[in-house]
Amino acid sequence: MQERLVELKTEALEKVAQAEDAKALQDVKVQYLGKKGPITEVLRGMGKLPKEERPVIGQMANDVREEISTAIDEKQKKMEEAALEKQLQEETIDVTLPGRPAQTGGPHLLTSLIEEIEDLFIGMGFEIAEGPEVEADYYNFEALNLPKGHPARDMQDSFYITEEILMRTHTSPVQARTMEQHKGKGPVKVICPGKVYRRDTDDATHSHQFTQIEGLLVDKHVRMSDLKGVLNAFAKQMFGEEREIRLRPSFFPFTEPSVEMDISCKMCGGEGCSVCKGTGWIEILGAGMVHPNVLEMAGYDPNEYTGFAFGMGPERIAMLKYGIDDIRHFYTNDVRFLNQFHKA
Ligand code: 2NL
Repeated sequence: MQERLVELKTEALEKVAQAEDAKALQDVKVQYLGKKGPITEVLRGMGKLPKEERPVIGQMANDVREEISTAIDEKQKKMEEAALEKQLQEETIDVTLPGRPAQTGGPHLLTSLIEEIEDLFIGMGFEIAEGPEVEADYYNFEALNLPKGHPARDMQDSFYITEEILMRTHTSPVQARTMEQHKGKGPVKVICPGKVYRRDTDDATHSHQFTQIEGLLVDKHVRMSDLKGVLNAFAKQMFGEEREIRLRPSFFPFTEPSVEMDISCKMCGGEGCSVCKGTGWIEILGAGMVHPNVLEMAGYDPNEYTGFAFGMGPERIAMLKYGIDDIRHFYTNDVRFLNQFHKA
């Protein structure tokens, strides 16, 4: 009996040592210490033993049971510790690894260009003025010498909200509002950038929404030579000192006289190429002397005050500057396009 117990102990401890996972260990426990296990059997059979042997065998059986049980518990503890250690190893964060670079955004090409233009005019003493994109018909058309019935006011050309309210078709209403606020006194010197809207079918050169920058200077004794001087300074800073400008007669309802400004072509140096379509000149903006009717409606006495105004399209300027062939690139937000223009 004693031999049998020693044998059982050796066998069980060996199996505990060999057990590779919790399941195997549990099996050993059931096999040797369970109700139907060999040790329970020994204890049950004690009745058949001589009386004096019973305590010795009983004690021994209990010791063996205790030893196996302890071995199982220790093995289990070791397994749990090993599992935890493994998990900790796997989940270790190497804080010395360099981080992944964050995806930082940047200003849109049009935003940068508009800010660049704003800065040039701020340098010449202009202020920035902004106004509503949903605008009264009065400020968008009427106050700009575009009376009811004028062809430019066709319902087909603008997004009307009601008969009297529409999405502004240019940023000129901001200037009309700014002049009005001055109540007929003192100089106005503003740059008005912003989004404008026209009813158009989008294609490579048309968009129903685009941007504009307009400028306005109203004061006593403002002359056309002032307009030319300011535009010349702008063109040289924006496109290069070597550029020449020229003014051609044009027409706008809100200016009289009206002009179109071209800059000399850098690609061919004036010889004529595909960029300037053989002319040596590239059209950049429209301008003119503020129409007396516009001054008068805004509260200025046109006999005392004169002014000049100009307007340009940042999309057109960016397309010329970077050789962009489709206006829709500005609005479809493809980062492969936009990232090309991020300054370092
Ligand atoms: C163009 C031409 C222009 C103006 C805009 C203006 C505004 C007031 C009074 C008079 Cl309040 N004029 N703006 C004047 C001439 C031309 O824009 O080709 N823009 C893209």
